[in-house]
Formats: sequence, C-alpha cells, structure tokens
Amino acid sequence: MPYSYDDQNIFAKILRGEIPCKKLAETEHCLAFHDIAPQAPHHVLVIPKGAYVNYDHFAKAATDAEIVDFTRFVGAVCAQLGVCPTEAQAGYRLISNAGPDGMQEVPHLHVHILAGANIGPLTA
Ligand code: DGP
Repeated sequence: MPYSYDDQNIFAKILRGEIPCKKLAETEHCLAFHDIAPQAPHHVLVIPKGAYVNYDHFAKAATDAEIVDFTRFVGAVCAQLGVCPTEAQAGYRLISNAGPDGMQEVPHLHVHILAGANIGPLTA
C-alpha cells in the first residue's frame, strides 16, 4: 500500500511557516530545528522538506539528491553543534521513529539528534 502523507501534520505546518520553530540550519532540501520537549542538552530534529512520512517512505521515494543532502546535512548539524565524536567527550545518538511500533508521533520523517551528555536508554 503506498504511503499517504497528511499535510496537516505539525512539521508540514512548520515547513510552511504556519507555526514557528527554533531553526538551527537549512538547505534546499532540509531543515533542522530544536525539539520542543528536549530530552538531552542538545535535542535537534532534522527533516526533509519533501512530503515523506518516515524513513521507509523516504528511502523508497526520495531522489538521490534529497537523500545525499539529508545524509550530509545531519552530519553538518552535528558538526555545528560541536558533538562530532572526533571532539573529546563528544558523540551523539540518531533516532528515527517510524510507524506505530516505532512510537512515531509526527508523520513526517524526522531524525532526532541527541547529544551533550551520555545519552542512555531513550524514549525519544
Ligand atoms: P516522534 O515521537 O519521533 O514522532 O517525535 C516527535 C518529536 O517532535 C517529539 O520529540 C516532540 C517534537 N515536537 C512535537 N511538536 C513539536 C512542535 O510543534 N515543535 C517542535 N519544535 N517540536 C515538536
């Protein structure tokens, strides 16, 4: 069954500028902003601008340009945060919840970047 994208989801509204966010960085294809309910000292969400429900949808339907941009952008945002594992004591976790068993709340693909502390078991 093909994915059906709900354009009234909260991240679609953020992308359209209908509700505000604390923006960290942006490219042609992606946006990074702070999570409204941070679960770590750094808790940033990275989303593609395209209408993708989750990672599975993105991997199957996105263009190569979108996928490359998204992948590199996540790395660039981690560098911007100063949490790349090459930094002493630094590092991060990337989490992307998908579907009901994945506990996904917002049906627009997002990757959580969690960093700034020793991140233990997650509920994000
Ligand atoms: P998930 O469970 O993986 O779908 O996580 C959704 C995340 O989105 C959750 O950590 C809270 C965050 N979130 C929900 N609504 C908003 C919002 O309006 N603004 C921002 N910045 N984050 C939101």
